[in-house]
Amino acid sequence: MGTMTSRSRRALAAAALVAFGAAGAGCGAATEAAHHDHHAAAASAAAWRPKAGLALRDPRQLYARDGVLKVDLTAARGRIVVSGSSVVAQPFNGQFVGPTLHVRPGDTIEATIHNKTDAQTNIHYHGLHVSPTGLSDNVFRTFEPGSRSRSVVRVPADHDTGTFWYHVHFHGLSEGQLAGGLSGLLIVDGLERLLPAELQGVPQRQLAIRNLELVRPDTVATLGRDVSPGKRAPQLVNGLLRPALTLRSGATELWRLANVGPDAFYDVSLEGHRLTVIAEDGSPVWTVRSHARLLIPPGKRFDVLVQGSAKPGSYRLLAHRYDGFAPQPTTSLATVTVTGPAVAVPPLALPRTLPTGTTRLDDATIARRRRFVFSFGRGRTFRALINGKQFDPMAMPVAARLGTVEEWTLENTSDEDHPFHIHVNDFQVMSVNGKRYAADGLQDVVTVDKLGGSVVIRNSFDDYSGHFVFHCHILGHEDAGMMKTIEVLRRGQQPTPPPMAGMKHHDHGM
Ligand SMILES: [Cu+2]
Repeated sequence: MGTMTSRSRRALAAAALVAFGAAGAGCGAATEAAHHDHHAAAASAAAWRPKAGLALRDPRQLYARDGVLKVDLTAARGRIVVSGSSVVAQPFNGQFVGPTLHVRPGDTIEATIHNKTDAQTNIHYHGLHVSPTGLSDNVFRTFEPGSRSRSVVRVPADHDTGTFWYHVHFHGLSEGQLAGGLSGLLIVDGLERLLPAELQGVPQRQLAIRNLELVRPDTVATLGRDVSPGKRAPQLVNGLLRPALTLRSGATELWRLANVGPDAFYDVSLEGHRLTVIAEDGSPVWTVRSHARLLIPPGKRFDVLVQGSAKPGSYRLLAHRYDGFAPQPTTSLATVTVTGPAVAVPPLALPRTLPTGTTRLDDATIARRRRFVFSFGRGRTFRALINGKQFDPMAMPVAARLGTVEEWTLENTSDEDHPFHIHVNDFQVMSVNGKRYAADGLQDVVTVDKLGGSVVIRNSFDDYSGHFVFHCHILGHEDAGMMKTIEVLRRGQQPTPPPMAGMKHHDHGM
C-alpha cells in the first residue's frame, strides 16, 4: 500500500461496511446474518430495497412570493422513502433531495433552519454571489442542536440566472451530514430568457445527482467515518434509482444537471445525444458549445439543452468509469425513452454567444498572484492540506482587496483529484495543466488533476467584503483540512482573524 493515501486506506476499511450495506439490496440475507446474527431478522426485514425505473420527478418546488422566498428547512433524522423503499436518513424536510428553492434576481431568501439533529450544523448557498457575513451566506455560523436559526440572503438584481444548490457546511462534519441528505437545488430563474424567442418556453427538468451510502442495511451514513466514496453506493437522480423519463423526438428540453452529493464525480453522457451547455455553475456561458460528455465533480452544475434524437428508442444517461478519486465503474443514472414518430432533427438554432452580463477576465489587471498546493499529509491520521497546512479556524486569512482581480495557481501533488471551490465569487479558468484554456464562461468549481495537475484561475473580488472560504469539494477532504479562509478587504481595512464560532477542528481520521 506504499502509494496509497490515508484517504484511500480509510475508504478500503470502510468498504467492508458498505459491502455489508449493499448486501441488503443485492446479495441476500446470508452475509448479513453472518455478521449481525442477533439483528438479522429485523435488519433484513427493514433493509432498503430501492425500486429502479420509477418515473423521474423534480424534487418539491418552492417559489418566492412578492420578492421573498420564505422557507423552513428542518434537518432531522427519520425513516423516509427513497426510490420506493424506506430507509433511515437525516435530510431536510423528510426528502432525501431537499426542496428546490426558486428565486429571481433581486429577491431575498428568508430561511429558518430547524436543527433537530444531535450535532452542530449551518448552511451554505453554493455559487450565489451574495454577502458572506452576518445572517447571509456565512459558513462561520453555528446552528446548535435543537436550535432554530434564521438565514437572510439578498440576491442582487443583476445576479446570474442558472442552477445553484444549498447544503450544510459545518467544518469537520460536512461530509457525513451531506451524506445523510442535507442538500437541495437552488435555481435563480430566468436563464431561458437569454435564449432565442422560440426556445424561451423550453420545458425544464432538474436532475440532482448524488449517491446514497448505507452504514446498515436500513440506515444511511451520516458520519464522515462511515462514508466510503465510490464503490457500490448507488447513484440516484432526484433520489430515484435509474429513473425513467421520456423525451419527444426532435423536442428540446432544458436540463439542470447538478452534483449535490458529498464526494462522487460523474462523467456524464446521454447515449445518442449531445449536451449543449448554456450555463456552467449558475453562470450563463459566453460560448455555447455542445458536448458528448461532461465531467460533473462534487458541487458542479451544468444547464444544458437536450434535443430528442431522430431515432425513437431507449437511451441511457451514463456516468462513465472515473478513476480520479475513489474509482467508480460505469453506471446508468437514468433511462431516457425517446418517443416517436421519428422526425428530422434540425440542429438547435442557437446563437454562438449568450448575452450573459458577465465579464471576461482575460485582459484584467492582476493585483496579486498566489499559489496554492493541494496535498495529503503523511502519517496515520488522514490530513488534507493546502500549502502544507490543515484548515486552522484561528489562522489569519488570505487577504484580498475588494474590486481587484487576482490570479491563483492551484497545484495538486496528491494522488486524488481535487475539485476546487471558492464561495461568493466566480472565477475564470485561464489554463489547465500548463495549456491555455478557452473558458466558455465563469465557474465556481474546477477539478485540479491528481499527480501534478495544475489550474490557473482569475478571481474577481467584486461587491462583497468579509470572510469566506475556499476548499476542496470532496467533503471528506474539506473536513480533513483542505480549506482556507479568505478575507476581502475594503479600502483602508486591515485583515482580521476569522469569526471562529463553530469552526473547531473535528478530527475524524481513522
Ligand atoms: Cu480534494
